[in-house]
Parts: sequence; structure tokens; C-alpha cells
Amino acid sequence: MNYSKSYLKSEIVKNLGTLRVKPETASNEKYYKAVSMVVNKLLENKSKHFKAHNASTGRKQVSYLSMEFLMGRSLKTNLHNLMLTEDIREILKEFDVNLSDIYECEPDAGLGNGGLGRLAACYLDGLATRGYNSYGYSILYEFGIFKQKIIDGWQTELPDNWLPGGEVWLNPQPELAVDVHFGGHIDEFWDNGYHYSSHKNYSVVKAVPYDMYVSGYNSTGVSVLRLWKAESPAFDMESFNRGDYTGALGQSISAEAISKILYPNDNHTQGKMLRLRQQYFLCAASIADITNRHMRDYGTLDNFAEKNAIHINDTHPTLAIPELMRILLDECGYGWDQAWKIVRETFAYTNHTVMKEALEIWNEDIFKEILPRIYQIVAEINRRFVEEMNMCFGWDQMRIERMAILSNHQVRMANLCVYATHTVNGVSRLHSEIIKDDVFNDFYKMTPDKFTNVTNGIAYRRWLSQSNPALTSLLKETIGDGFIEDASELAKFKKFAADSAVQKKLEQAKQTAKQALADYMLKKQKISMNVDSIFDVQVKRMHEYKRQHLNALNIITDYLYLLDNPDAPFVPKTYIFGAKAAPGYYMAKQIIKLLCCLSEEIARNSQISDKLSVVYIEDYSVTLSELIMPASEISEQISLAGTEASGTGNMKFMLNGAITLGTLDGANVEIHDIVGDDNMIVFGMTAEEVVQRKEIGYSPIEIYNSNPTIRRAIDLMLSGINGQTFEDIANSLKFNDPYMVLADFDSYRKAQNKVSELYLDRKKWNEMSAINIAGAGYFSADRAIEDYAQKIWKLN
Ligand code: 26W
Repeated sequence: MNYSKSYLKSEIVKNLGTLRVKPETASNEKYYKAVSMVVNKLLENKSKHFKAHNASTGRKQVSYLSMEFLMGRSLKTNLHNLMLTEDIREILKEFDVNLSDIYECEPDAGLGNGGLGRLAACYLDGLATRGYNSYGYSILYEFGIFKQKIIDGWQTELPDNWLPGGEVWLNPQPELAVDVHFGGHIDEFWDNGYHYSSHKNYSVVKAVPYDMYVSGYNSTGVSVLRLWKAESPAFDMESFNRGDYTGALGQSISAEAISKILYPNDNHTQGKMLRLRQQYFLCAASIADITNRHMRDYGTLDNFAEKNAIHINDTHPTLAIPELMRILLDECGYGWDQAWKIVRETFAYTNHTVMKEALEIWNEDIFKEILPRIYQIVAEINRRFVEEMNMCFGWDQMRIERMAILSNHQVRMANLCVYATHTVNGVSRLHSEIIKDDVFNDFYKMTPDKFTNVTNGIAYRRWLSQSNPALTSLLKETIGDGFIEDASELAKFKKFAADSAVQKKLEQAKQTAKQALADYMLKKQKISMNVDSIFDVQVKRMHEYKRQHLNALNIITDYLYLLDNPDAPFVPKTYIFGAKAAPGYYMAKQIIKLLCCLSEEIARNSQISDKLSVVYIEDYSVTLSELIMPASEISEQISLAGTEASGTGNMKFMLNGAITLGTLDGANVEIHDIVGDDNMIVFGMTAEEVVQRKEIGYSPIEIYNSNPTIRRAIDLMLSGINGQTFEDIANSLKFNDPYMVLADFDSYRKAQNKVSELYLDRKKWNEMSAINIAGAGYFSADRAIEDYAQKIWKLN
């Protein structure tokens, strides 16, 4: 579809009118809204055409169920994907308005915590670009991931009220609202030799869908992200008239709570009732929507699995499985075996973490109380499963116990997922091996063919052509513009890696981006940055397994070295951090405080601060990552090997020419495969060595006692940094060190020294940088989606 500039201009003016402002006097906010309304309309129209095409060809539909979609901003990416950026820029110029200023008026749609939610958002882009018939399903949280404010080094959380600026992208579909039932009890009876059950006394929550459109790049495809808002059903007049005033009101209060706020936990479950309600709300509404559409198109669910692939993004939407069983059994009259066959051919599941504390387990009594019918179905799935297992492995009751879905008064979501789906995948090669060898080993032995790998990918245009214009022009000049559509063409850049003219421009592009980040930090946090120092960056959620405190320990060591040797040669470094901690994760908040205290203490020492500085970027977000990735020179990916499932930030850094300083963990392994030892700085134990080291017994206190460098750094935490002491971190490292920070410290420090040495040879450095950019094509979401489409969803 082609839209003329004059048409776009008149539409913008018209929408300003709707907003009751004149073009001459409208604020940037109003322009942001008006332009977004125009773009949203174009998307709606494009989506309509795409849906009509899909319906007429009877194509299989992918439904990606996820409790999180970390979308970030929409205007810039939609303009880019619709190839309208330049037209809109010129139109706005005619009104004396700057396009990049109006981008800044958009809040992030922060409907996710971190990697898992951002991956889901990237996949909507990939699905649309590859032209697949796709829906994302999630919850319309009124408040997304909290805003982080650091007060005296301590994280505080503020509500993220994103809807006032964000709702221009939401298209309500009230006619598609569905009811979701909670609580009550099940009446069972026999009639004519048939067994019936009926759900009584439930309370109703209304699920209203709001659609957000995501255009593909240079394709006719559009993904629909359908977000469910919870509402109380029409006021309960009956209870009101009966005099049950609180009952009539009470229902509406609890209904709306369901879509109020995103749980801010990453990799840690708390087993809260509201969270279970959220999960069932998403699953029941989405399954109703998918089956309703299918019935409208085909009039039967017999061919449901042939026409639908439903993907479960981690275990959070597992309840979609028993919910589809419920629809087939209770509402469509299928027998168990028929229904089970449809279910198993429909669902696939991705695991995103090996952390034990992230495994979702629900208390059986709570589960039964909130979801009585779903509980019965899960219990029956478990009964049949255990029966099946007893026939095969009756001699191994321990194994059956480990694999059971119900056990110990708990419902184990991961076991249900693995048993009920046709395919289970991990998110990087190493992670997929760990799943088979460890996390789901019992299941792997039973059904090895069920397990596969799809290495994660990113919507790379967001972090390259939309965020790094200087690098993008250099790439266009050297390899043409094919890479914007086909990431594998980035490989062509490799032959320019040693070209000194290209290297010079590459270095200039990096300098421009570093300056942009420095400008932002000065304006926003009143912090000035030395743009001639190495920008060494670790941005991701704050978690002990990601080892931001290993990074801190090395900085402390640098600091002590410079205190002793103020005049020693030292390659200037700026260590940059950005991370949110789960609000209840005390140790993570302590690590934030440690980093902030280090930052302040070092900044006060003017002899040292031009060589060494620490910058903590407040409120890390998708939008900030778009500023940070282009400015980065070192990508810190330093998790303990075997703990980070994949990582996706690592891919964004590489794409922007940062050198990875990392362990062989997650997708770092694949980055290493692509660029080799010469172009990545690897350190630390391998996943195998970690296992061995734990087997022989790991004693951090022995390292502390025998390694004076480590001892001195930890002792400084105890004696005080910027007037604060950090006993909890120090003692955890000395006496427990669950993520083996001390075991990897020496190796990490050597790697850091190697960074400084390499940076002195700028020719070599720029060459490494170019080789990383050239190697990043594999990590495109377009490729990852193609892998899912072929290996798992069987699309064509
Ligand atoms: C319910 C608590 C909870 C919340 C979120 C448990 C687990 C999660 C996620 C699974 C955590 C997560 O985001 N995992 C990340 O997924 C990314 C995308 O696959 C990977 O790149 C990261 O390595 C992984 O940590």
C-alpha cells in the first residue's frame, strides 16, 4: 500500500482537529498523538487486508501466548517498517516540528520484565515480516514494569502509568469480549449412561480485547497483539436487589484487579492467588477467542490442530492446555482421547530458564478453589499419565514421582507442559542440551524426539537501522541496503573489516553514539562521562546469577590499584550499569547500592575519576537500550556458565560492534562459534567445569583466604565504600557464593586486562568490532521465526 504525502499530511491535520488543536499551536504531545492515530489507522487497514488473505487461503494460525510482551515504543518502529519515516519527517518539518522530538513523547509499553517479554515482542516483528498468520495474546496491564528511581543508592519503585500516552495504539474490540469463570463448585451427575458435570456459583470476569498491530518490514504481514482487559460484568442487579450490596460491588473490585499490574518478578515465583487468576484469565480468554474464530471459519473443531499452532511462552500460560480440554469435553462433547489428541497436536512449549526458583508450582488447595473444573481436568491428565508410566516404569517409582504433575499437594506446571505438548525447546544450543540432560532428563529419556532447540533472535532493525543511523549509513555505503531486509547479508561486511577507511568511519560512528549517550546522562542524571574512555556495559535485570557483583569486584580492584599507583599507565574505562531488581529481592538491591556507592566514591577522587568511573543508568528500559547498544564497546555477558538460558542483549551489543566479554554460557557459545577466539574475550569455567567443581566441593572461603586481591576487595566492602558497608554481599561471597564469583574472578580480571591491552591497538579493535557486526546476522528474529515455523509450528 502506498500513501501519498499529501494524503498523510491531510490526515495528520484532521487528527489534530479531532484532538481540538490547530497545527500552528499544537504541542509535540499532540503531534505525537495525531501522527500515531494516522499510523494506527494505516496498520488497521493493512491488517484487515492481511486477515482477509489469510482467511481466504485457510492458512494455519500461530497464537503466541505470553504473560509478557515488552513492546517498548511503537511509532518509530512502525514508521520504519511501513517505510514512511522520511515522508513523515518532511511533513512535520513543514509544520516546524521535529520527528525525533515527537518520538520522545511516547511512553514505553513496558508489559514485561526482561528477556522473555522482549523476546515475545521481537517475535511479533519476525512473524509479521515473514508474513505468517499470527496473534500474540497477553494481558492489558494498566501498570507495566515499575519505574525505577534510585534514592541514595537504593532502588525505589514508582507506578508505570503508561496508558495516557500509550493507548493510541490500542484498538478496542468490545464485540469480541468473552466471560471467564472463577471459583464456585462442580456438580456431577449421570444421565442416560452419560456423565455430566456442571460448574455452579462461579464468579464472572469479563475479558475485553484491545488489539495492537505490529507491521512487518517490507511485507504485507501484520501481527496482532491481542491484550485482554479484565472488567466486571454488567452490574449484578440481582444481588444488589437482594440487599447483598457488598457482594454486588465486591465482584467488580476483584475483577478489575486482574489486569491492574504486571508482577515485577523475574525468575522467581511467589505463588500468589492473583497471579494464578491472571494466568487463567489470559488462557481462558485466548482459548475462547481462538476456538470461536476457528468455529466461525470451519464450523467444527475436528481440524483444529491442523489449522492452529498454540505456543506457550514459558510455563506461565500452561492453563491453556486444560482449558482447551475443557472446551472440547464440556462444551463440544468430545471424548477424552479425541480431545487429548487435538490438544497434543496443537501445543508447543518453550522453556526460558533453568533457575529452580523460577519453576512454577501451585498449591493444590488454592488451585482447586480458584479453578475447580480445571483442577479436575489436570487431575485426570495426571491420573492417566501416572497409569501410563506405571506400565512402562512401574519398577521406578522415584522416577514416576519426579515426573508427576500432581504431587506433594502441588501442581507442577512444567511437567504438565512437557507431557501435554508435541515439542519442547530451549533458547540456545547449550540451554537446550541442559534441558535434556538435567531439567527434563526423565522426560527426555522417554520421548527424546520431543526436544529441540531454537536459538533466540532479535528484531535487529530496531537496534540497527532505527537506533544507529551512523553505522547504518556506513553499512549501506559498503554492502548496500540488502541487510535491512535480510540479516544474513551483514556477512558481506567482513571483507571490509581490515579496510582502514572503513575502520575510521566505524570508529566515528561509535564516537557519535557514545556522545549521544553522554549527552543524555548529563541532561537526565547530571553525570558527565569521558567519551574517550572504553564504554564497558552491563545492562540487564539485576540478579546474582548474572553476576553484576563480579563486575563490581573487579572495579574495586581497579580502584584500589589506582589508589596505590595514581600515576601508573591505565587505559581509561567507564563501567556502565543499568538494571531493575525485583522489588522483594534484597541482595539484588544491595548490589545496586554497592554500584552506586562505588560510583560516588570514585567520582570524588579527581585523580582517579578521569581514568576510572562507574555510571548507573536509572530506569533501564527498551527505549534506553536503543541509546545504549550503539554506544557500547564492551558487552558484559558474565553469568555463571550453565545459568543464563540464552541472553538477547548479547546479540544487540554484537550487532552494534561491541566486543563480548563473556563466559561460555547461553548464546555466548554461538557468538563464540561465529566470531572465534580472536574476536571475543572468553573467560571463566565452562558449564561442565562448573558441574565438576561443585561435585568436588566448592569452598569460596579458601579462595578468600589464599587470594590477597580478592580478600582486599571484599574487605573494602566490609570496611565501607562511600560510608556504607556491604556485609550481606561480602558474607554471601565468602561463605556461600552460589554463583561462584570467586572461582571465576582471576580469569575475569585477566580478561579485563586483555580488553585494556587490545584497546590500545585501535586498528585491531576496529577490525574485531567489524567482524562482530558481520557475524550478527544469525541472531535475527526473522531467522528464529523461520526455525519455529519449520521445526515446531509446521507452517508453510
Ligand atoms: C513467574 C516468575 C518468572 C518470571 C519470568 C519466572 C521466569 C521468568 C522468565 C522465564 C525469565 C526470563 O526472562 N528468562 C530469560 O528468557 C530470555 C529469552 O529466552 C533468555 O534470553 C534469558 O537468558 C532468560 O533469562
